[in-house]
Amino acid sequence: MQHFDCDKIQYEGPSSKNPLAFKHYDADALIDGKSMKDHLRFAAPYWHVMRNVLSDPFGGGTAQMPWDDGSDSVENAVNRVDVFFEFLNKIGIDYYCWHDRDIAPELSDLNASNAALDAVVAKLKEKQAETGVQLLWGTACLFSHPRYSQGGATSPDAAVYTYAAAQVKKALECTKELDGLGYTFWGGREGYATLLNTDMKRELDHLGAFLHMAVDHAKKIGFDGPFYIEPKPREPSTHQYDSDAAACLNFLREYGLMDHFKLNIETNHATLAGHTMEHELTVSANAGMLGSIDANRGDELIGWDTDQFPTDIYLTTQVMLSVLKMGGLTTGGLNFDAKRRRESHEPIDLMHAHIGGMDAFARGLKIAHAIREDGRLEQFVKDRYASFDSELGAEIESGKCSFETLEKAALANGEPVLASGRQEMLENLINEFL
Ligand code: XUL
Ligand code: CO
Repeated sequence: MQHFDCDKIQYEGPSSKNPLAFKHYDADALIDGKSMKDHLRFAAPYWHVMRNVLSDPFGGGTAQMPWDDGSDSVENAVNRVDVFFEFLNKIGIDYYCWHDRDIAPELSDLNASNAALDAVVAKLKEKQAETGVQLLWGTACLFSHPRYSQGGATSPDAAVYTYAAAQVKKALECTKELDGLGYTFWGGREGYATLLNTDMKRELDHLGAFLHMAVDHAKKIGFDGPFYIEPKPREPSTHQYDSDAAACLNFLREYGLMDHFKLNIETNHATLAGHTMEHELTVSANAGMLGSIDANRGDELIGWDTDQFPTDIYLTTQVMLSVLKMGGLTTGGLNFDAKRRRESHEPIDLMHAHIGGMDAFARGLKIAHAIREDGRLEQFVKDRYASFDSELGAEIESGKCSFETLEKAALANGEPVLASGRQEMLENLINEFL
């Protein structure tokens, strides 16, 4: 039975007027000797594709899901897997991501929930083997159930912490069972609403210990993919501990976790943190810690996490400039952590949404590659710092200088003559390629 009213989406080139075709994403076309597919490593999130009913704070779901009987049965969960793999096959996406509670229902107790997971994981494993699709990362949902309303790994209640640990243990084992390439922590409720009731130091110590237990368990079961932390500043918590890339790096360094983790950077989380996506990518890549990307975008006029599909070519170009600069994604990918608008309720809208994101990233990749081949942008930045390449500048960089030597030089040199930053010229240069 077919659930999406279309054939497999094909590349038809920029002149095609077919809305159900790629205009720019040509999976096997080579860019710099590597296929577009391998550069971009697109992934689809189970939670948005299969489980997002498209509700918003003012109204319930609108999404048509005729394959879903709306029940919490294991049978319904297993049936969804076929629909999801039909979607992946038709759109041509080779990786996916899940939360434990997206793929299988949370039942009356942990044993029953774990058994439900086992049943769905067996089905996912079968479909992976049949199609070659791979799990990019798994994660545990430690934010939906009321028990996590005050946190999971930062809950003030040791019993909740314990439950969260058991849930992550199982999610990690399921990830391993599916040969997952990575495992993500997004600390939805790991933060606080008010310091009046919060011992921040104690909560962070607990989180550090929790992540060390995850690392130890991964070793025990032979899971060697990276762990990712996905920063986000607020929503649902008022203050989240993993607020941005810099805060995550500081936390990982403080708790001795740098060797086991990388960051999963999401566009709409970057902007909620008051940063640009390229800022967050650069902070992560500078530390050698950019692992994966949740590809979406926000809405400048709405203050919350709208998780829209990334269709802005300027944005995808900047993302791909960062990815190419660091030498490409390895274990990570571009996961469309994005949902359709509430008005786009038909199953076929999932196709339109992903086609748009994939084409926008294909263009971003081509443009970023052309900008790098052209070389003027890179050369400008190199030249801008040229005074640090020789003589006094080079001595500063090598740590040979003292304030005394610099004072002597400043007195001898007189007033510095500063060159222009040429922002507008560089913005024009980027537009040449768009
Ligand atoms: C929430 C979000 C999550 C994570 C995984 O804003 O991005 O879906 O990606 O828990
Ligand atoms: Co995300």
